[in-house]
This record gives sequence, C-alpha cells and structure tokens, in this order.
Amino acid sequence: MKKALMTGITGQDGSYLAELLLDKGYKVYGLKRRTSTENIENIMHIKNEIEFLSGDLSDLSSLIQAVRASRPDEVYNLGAQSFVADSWPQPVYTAEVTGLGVLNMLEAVRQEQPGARFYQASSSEMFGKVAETPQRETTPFYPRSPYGAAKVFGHWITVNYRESYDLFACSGILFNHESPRRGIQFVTRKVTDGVARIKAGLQKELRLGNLEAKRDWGFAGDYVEAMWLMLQQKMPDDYVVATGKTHTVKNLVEIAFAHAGLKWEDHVVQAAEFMRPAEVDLLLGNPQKAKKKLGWEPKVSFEDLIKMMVEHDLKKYGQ
Ligand code: F7E
Repeated sequence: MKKALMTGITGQDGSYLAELLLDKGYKVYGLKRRTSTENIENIMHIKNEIEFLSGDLSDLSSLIQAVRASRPDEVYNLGAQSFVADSWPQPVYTAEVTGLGVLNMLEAVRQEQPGARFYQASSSEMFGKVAETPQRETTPFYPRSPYGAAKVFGHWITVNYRESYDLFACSGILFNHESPRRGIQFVTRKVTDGVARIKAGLQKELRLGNLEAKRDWGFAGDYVEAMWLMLQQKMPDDYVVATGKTHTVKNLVEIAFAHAGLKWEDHVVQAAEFMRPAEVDLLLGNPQKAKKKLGWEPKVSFEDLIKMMVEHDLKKYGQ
C-alpha cells in the first residue's frame, strides 16, 4: 500500500486530494497544527480514514518526526498562510510558513526519506505583475505581495533541492482554484456566500474590493488530480495548472447574483478596505505542458463552478 504525507490537509485542496488518494488505496497521513478550536469541516466525512500527525511547518523537528512516523512514498506540501491580503499585515509569519516552511519540509524529506516524491504547491501569484500573457512555466516571476515573494522562495528552493540532491521534487504552479470548500475570505466564496445570505434576508449589502481584477479560475477537484499526476511521471518537473480562460471579479459577481435571481447592482458596494496595497491585475495560464505531458484537462467550466458554489451556499441557508 502506498503512503502519502500531506500538509494543509484541513484546507480545500487537502480535502480533495485526501479523497483522491484514499480512493486510489493510499494510506493517508495528515500533518495537523495545534489550534485552540478544531477546524476539520472539510474532512469531517473522511477523518476516520486519515492518520493525523501533530506538527507545524515552522517546526522542523515536528516535520522530521512526521516523516519518520509515516515513511511516505509521496509528500504533498499544501500547507501555507494562503490568504494574499493577510500577507501585508502578517509578512514575517507568511514568509516563515509559506516560504521557509517549504525548506523545512524538504529538509525533513532529504534527511529522513530521500526516496520520497515531493509536491510543492506553487502559485500563479508568483507571476504578479505579469511579464507575458498567457503565463507559462518559463515566464519570469514578479511577485506583488509578501505571499507571492514567499511562494517564489518555496518554488526555487524546491527546484534547487531537485538539482542539488536529486530529490524527486515537483512544483505545480496552480492558478486560482475554487469549490464549495473554499475559505470564506476568498473572493469567489465571499460572493457566493454573500449571494446566499442576501437571498435568505440575512444581509443586504456585499462589500468588495477591486472588481476589475482578472483571474484564471478553475475547480479545485480537477486541480488535485494534476498534483497526483506530477508525482506519477518518470522525471520530476514543474507544471502550470490553469484553465486558459480569464474573467473579471465583476463577471463572477454577475454570474453568481443572476443565478440566484438577484441584481448585483442593488447589493454590491465597493469598499476601500478590500483594495490591496499592490494588485495582481491579470492572470491567465497556459496549461499546454500539463495537457501534453500529464494528459490533464480541467473539466468544470467557470460558469458551472460558480453555479455549483451558489447552489451549495443557498442550500446552507435553507434556500
Ligand atoms: O482574490 C479581488 C482581489 O483572495 C482574487 C489564493 O488561493 O489564488 C488565491 O489568491 C481577486 C484579487 O485570491 C475582493 O483583489 C476584489 O484580485 O480570491 P482572492 P488571490 O489573491 O488571487 C492564488 C493562486 C493563491 O495562491 C492564493 O493562495 O479578487 N477582490 N474584492 C477581492 N478578494 C477578496 N479576497 N475579497 C474581496 O472582497
């Protein structure tokens, strides 16, 4: 039986990847941070099938112990301080977890289980102020947030460990990916949850930031398959994972409100507090390499993704 160790198991991607690996017959180990309140909603339905190990990306000794206890064939590093907006008020914490945390995990693997295959969750935020459009694996990075800068470090240290120590280390440069399990702060879920709350009469207004920002949004359930595929190849490599289509935040708002029979102009208010100190204006990925080499393709369209999320949230509020 193959064994996988995962960080970020309680997050959106961790929950979908854990489902996929359990389906494939893996034994799944999940690194779990100590928190004062439990946050395992996303994996409630599979929690008895996962073996949890206590640890934190900023504590190398805990990662070494986790690797020793699990002796994994595959390691997926999905844990991070992943909310871009919070990386300005918490830049050092973000650098420690999202950046140095990758190095800690690589060190634990190098010292204890160098034959394990390693996946790093890199991000389209590394492209930031984009040097070319669409963005591909060779597009230069220009991060626009402490989060993006930390991810650039995580990406290059992964490449460096592959080249220095011959680790089977891959980096997936994933563009935005969403689902009904997305955290409530991220714009897609904030909008679909807001639509449902408005429909249920719980609020009238939805306060948002920059409506002109463009993102390449896909479905998280599709994207975790690409992660797994990267670790099944003969050689380790880096891949862009994206849909190849881009939409504005305004597009997202229009689709979500219309799906619930609401007029967005009656509810959406632009608020300065949600504008970022430096914005990533446009992201659009070129997923050709993943298509060709991994045989990977996104299955869920942007419209269907937003509708899926609106319907989930409407149900949540009894609509
Ligand atoms: O923002 C704009 C905001 O917070 C998307 C993370 O998973 O994907 C995610 O990062 C856009 C930005 O995601 C609001 O300014 C407008 O332009 O949903 P988001 P993100 O920052 O793109 C990448 C790939 C990651 O790696 C990250 O971990 O939407 N926007 N108004 C807003 N965003 C938020 N959150 N809230 C607003 O009210």
